Amino acid sequence: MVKQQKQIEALNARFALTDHLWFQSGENGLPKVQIDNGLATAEVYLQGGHITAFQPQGSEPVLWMSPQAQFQSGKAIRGGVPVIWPWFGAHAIDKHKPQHGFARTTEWQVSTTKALPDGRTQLQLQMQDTPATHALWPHAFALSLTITVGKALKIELTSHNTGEQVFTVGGALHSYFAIGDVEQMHIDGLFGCNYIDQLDGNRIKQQNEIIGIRQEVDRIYFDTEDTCTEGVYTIFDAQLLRQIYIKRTGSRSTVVWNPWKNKAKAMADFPDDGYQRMVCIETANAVDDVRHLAPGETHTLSQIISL
Ligand code: TA6
Repeated sequence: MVKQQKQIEALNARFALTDHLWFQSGENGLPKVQIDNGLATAEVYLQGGHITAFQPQGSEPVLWMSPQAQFQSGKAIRGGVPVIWPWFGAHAIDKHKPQHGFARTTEWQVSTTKALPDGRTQLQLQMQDTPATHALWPHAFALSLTITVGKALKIELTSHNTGEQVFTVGGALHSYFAIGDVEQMHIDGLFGCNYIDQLDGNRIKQQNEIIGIRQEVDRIYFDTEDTCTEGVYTIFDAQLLRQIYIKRTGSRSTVVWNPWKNKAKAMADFPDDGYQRMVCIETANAVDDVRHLAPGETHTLSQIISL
């Protein structure tokens, strides 16, 4: 605990910004960044570079967090925006490797903090390859996560190949959105898109109606670049009487997930009725949308969330 306290004091001495950003001890003593700039509040854990809260001034929280989330070193946090990298889902070859890669269970380093002239706050986190990452993924890389907090939340995940060989990356910003009632919401922006139904033998299907959720849903929409309305998805929430807009770049695949009753019950860090108040819409590089980066090349996956 003393070590973590010292770490937080050192982070505040170097990176805290008056009226914008500071570091404090979070759940289980894990270091977290608190942001409050009058436009919005947000919270980010260094563990996983994980955004666990975003709330524009005068609005309800936009992200859903599991009240049973586990905050332990090396464990994924349930809710908010998990950073999925360098692969999405199960590892293509070795099923013993962690689901959704290792970025979400690794502690990130702070690289910069900025108070922007327009009142927004910017936090940049980074991670590089280590012997531990090489054991899971034998490549040299630099990964940065730039989080800009204002009335909108902008998240940019940049992969940089710092090695001598081409590598392939996949991933996602696996965002959990807070909704009033799953049966009184629908999602717009994926009409006409094809998707892989992960609950039906990965059969390919077409979205021929507005997306409503009345059962477990686990779909990977692909080639969403052309068909999606100007790159924006909209959650229409009739219970909270609001829309959430999700704009994305650097992505041609989108995942929509709701565990519904049985899967919710089966997850220890998820409340039995939690499926009623969340939906995941994930800006991804999944399946054929993975990116092949040559030495020196970079790729940025981004999501902008607003009300
Ligand atoms: O993104 C959807 C998904 O891949 C689902 O299949 C489901 O497993 C979900 O992610 C949660 O995965 P997690 O590893 O966080 O339990």
